[in-house]
Amino acid sequence: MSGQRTLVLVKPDGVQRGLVGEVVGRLEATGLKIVGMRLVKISRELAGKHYAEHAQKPFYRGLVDFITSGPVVALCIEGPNAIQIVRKVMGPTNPVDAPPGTIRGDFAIDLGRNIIHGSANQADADREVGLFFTPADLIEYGRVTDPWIVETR
Ligand code: DAT
Ligand code: MG
Repeated sequence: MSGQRTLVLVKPDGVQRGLVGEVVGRLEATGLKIVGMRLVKISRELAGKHYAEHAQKPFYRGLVDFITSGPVVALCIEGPNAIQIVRKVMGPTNPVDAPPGTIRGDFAIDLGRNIIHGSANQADADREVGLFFTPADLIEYGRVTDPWIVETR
């Protein structure tokens, strides 16, 4: 593995609106590497584990209803500073605050329909990747472009 691994979900709104290619394309364009990718219909049990930190929040019920409402695309994205780079490309949680050029800024207008999930920190990333992928699902591979994306010192 080179760098960090983080979990990304193209949420049900992104899938329904035909934005999977757009979102995955923007993440690929950064140079980060896709090491896992699956279409998943999230169960309420899995949603509960994924969003455990929000279990006591007033919006939790709606959040679980939404994330289980249709398929999501789960990705494991790898590279140097992958967690922070993905969060930057996503933009802030509330699309009202998300600048143009970010995924949430360009494609969303509502806090509860914000297209994409990305792990917030290393501990969340490790836990969340493990919820959606087995080790065998994650593929180690090189790209001929790798030396053009990361300087080898
Ligand atoms: P993020 O998805 O940027 O990590 P989060 O972990 O704080 O944000 O919240 C998870 C999701 O829950 C978020 O993408 C949208 C929804 N959400 C957050 N705060 C909310 C609120 N106050 N009301 C309704 N939905 C909310
Ligand atoms: Mg979060």
